[in-house]
Amino acid sequence: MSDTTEGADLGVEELTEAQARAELARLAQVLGTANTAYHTDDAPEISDAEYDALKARNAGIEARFPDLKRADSPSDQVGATPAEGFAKVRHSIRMLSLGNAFEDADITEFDTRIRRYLGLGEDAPLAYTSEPKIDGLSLSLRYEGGELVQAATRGDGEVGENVTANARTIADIPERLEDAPAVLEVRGEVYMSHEDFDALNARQAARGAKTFANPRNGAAGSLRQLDSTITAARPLRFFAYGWGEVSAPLSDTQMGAVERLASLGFSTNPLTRLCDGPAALLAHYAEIEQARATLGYDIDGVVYKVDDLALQARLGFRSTTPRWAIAHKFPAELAWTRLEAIDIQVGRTGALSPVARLTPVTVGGVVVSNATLHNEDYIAGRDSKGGVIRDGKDIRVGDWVQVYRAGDVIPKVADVDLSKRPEGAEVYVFPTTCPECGSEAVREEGDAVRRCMGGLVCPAQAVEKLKHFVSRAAFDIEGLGAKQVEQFYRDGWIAEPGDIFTLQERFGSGLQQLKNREGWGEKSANNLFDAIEEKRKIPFGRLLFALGIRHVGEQASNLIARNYGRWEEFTAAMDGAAGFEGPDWERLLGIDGVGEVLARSLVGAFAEDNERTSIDRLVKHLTVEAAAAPDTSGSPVAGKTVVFTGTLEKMTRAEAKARAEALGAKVSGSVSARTDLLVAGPGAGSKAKKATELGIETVDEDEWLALIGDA
Ligand code: 9MJ
Repeated sequence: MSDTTEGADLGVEELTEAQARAELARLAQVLGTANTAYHTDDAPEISDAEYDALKARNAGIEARFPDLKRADSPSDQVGATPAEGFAKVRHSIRMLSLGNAFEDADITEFDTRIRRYLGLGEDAPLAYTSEPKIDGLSLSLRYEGGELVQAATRGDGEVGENVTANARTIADIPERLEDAPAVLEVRGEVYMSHEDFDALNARQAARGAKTFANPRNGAAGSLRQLDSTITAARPLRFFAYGWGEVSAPLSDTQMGAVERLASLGFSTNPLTRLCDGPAALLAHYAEIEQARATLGYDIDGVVYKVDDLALQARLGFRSTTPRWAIAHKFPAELAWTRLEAIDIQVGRTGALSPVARLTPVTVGGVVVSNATLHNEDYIAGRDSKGGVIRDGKDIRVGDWVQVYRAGDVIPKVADVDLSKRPEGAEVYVFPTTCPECGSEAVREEGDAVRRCMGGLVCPAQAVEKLKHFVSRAAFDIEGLGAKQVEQFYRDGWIAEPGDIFTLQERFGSGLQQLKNREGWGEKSANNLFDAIEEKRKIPFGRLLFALGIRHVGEQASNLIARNYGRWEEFTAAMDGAAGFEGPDWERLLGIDGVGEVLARSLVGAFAEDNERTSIDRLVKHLTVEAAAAPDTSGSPVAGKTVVFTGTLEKMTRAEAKARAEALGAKVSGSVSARTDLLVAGPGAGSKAKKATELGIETVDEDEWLALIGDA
């Protein structure tokens, strides 16, 4: 059995690269739908905890497989596009969301990451603010000359909805500020107290009107009323916790700025504290968690922010989340249920994944009937290094098992209650042959996963490869989704990607075969052929990603495409690199972001006869568009290849690299004839020497900062 949710039942750590890719595609789709339901329609279809878990899973997979990150990654999207009906407002400074953490260890890591980025030692003082995370909806209030001139929802982070008239009806939002900067955007959360929520729902029910599922939906539904007199009748509140554009700084610390907002007349959360490190943050988290039930409004975690605003500015952002803040979410729930069966799913790279079929049980408000069992060691009570887990208790069909959902949306089987084990329950024997094709399933040394060796002979693998090929970040052919691919494969119409582009030629005249199939009419068949025609022209990066080569994710594909520009140049270089040596091989390895594992997999795939023949057969039907470098016109280093060496004193290597790339430079780890600029700090050695020999311009850190306008 295999389906589009390949890997969906596995934990992030268990995913193979192929499963991760499929999972990211699935998550982009599910989160996109959930986003629209939540932000645009105020009618969530999944619980907040589940949404968070999905997002966390997506981020977890991206962290493990940075190369697989999608162009339409949900991590890069804040909220959803604004609903029709309100005027749109472009935020002068983007409204951000927060990265999530679930475990204590994530918080220590957060601190470590920040220290590393800033080049701060372990003992250097680094203060954070800690405050409850209000479960409402964010709002940006713009004051000019002290007057409230505009209120806007977050929307997609860049464009929100103009809800000024409604915001003016909220008692916590001042119309006028004394002694405020000439321009001041105050950001915070609109929410509804439990008491007001209950009263509102009682009123709504009495009138036979729609009631709200929770206070957050009540707040969102009330704020986003086109008729502001309705909003005025709804008891909304507002906590201020941040700011956007300001003509003069509010303070030089986060805490100071929040205090300034309070002195200007805003409500700020009374549980906001200054903490001197992770231990203090966790202690404050425990305090807030204790107080949670008595606050009278919903919170879904605790937010930590670097207190020093100069450091916040240096830390900056990763796509849509600040590096200087994190939301520590409250955990999800646990439940016990019966394990009815263990099924094996076969993924695109042949990985055999065990899935628990459970007697349905509610966990954190969501009914769960499947959960991951990770791999064969996990079922046996061992970790992948042979260590004991769960005190060595194995898991058997019929067992009473504990299921939980935390950072991962995919429920996991965590524990087993031996006292409830039915008599005669048998030790689970993991299959050593593929349940799909009967080929041998081999577990290689050091691999936690057993894989079917059938390759394209295995229908599960072939179909999964095709599904990946037509998926959203790949060829994205309208009308040709996972279901259709399965059908076409079963009917022998397509066996490999190239076959998609000969479908019409083979069936076009006598459309009958397709038309007569269930679910297909003349119109849908023609639409499909049109959609396929449209995709004959495809960008280089998308094509490479669509091939589904192990370790070659979307980001890596685009990176490689930008580096080689044209498909022909790239394939020639792959031929040149076939022996894993020589200039073409060196060039590939020299791309910052291309490691040896990826490079070997890529070159290996192009050198493998069957695979290459299949790729060439496909490309014959396509026009591959050359890849262009990103538009960073005006940047003095756009398109330049820069190498950093020696000690940087004003920033860490990570910060230097992030800034250079943001300005359109390519950062390479080694000096070659292609290097345009070497930035050498004290202690620069062989790279500086090589640069001199090659006549490459070399600058020091200050000159570099002057060059990029940041001295
Ligand atoms: C909430 N929701 O309470 C932030 N938030 O900071 C708090 N949200 C935030 N801070 C930067 N307390 C982006 C979002």
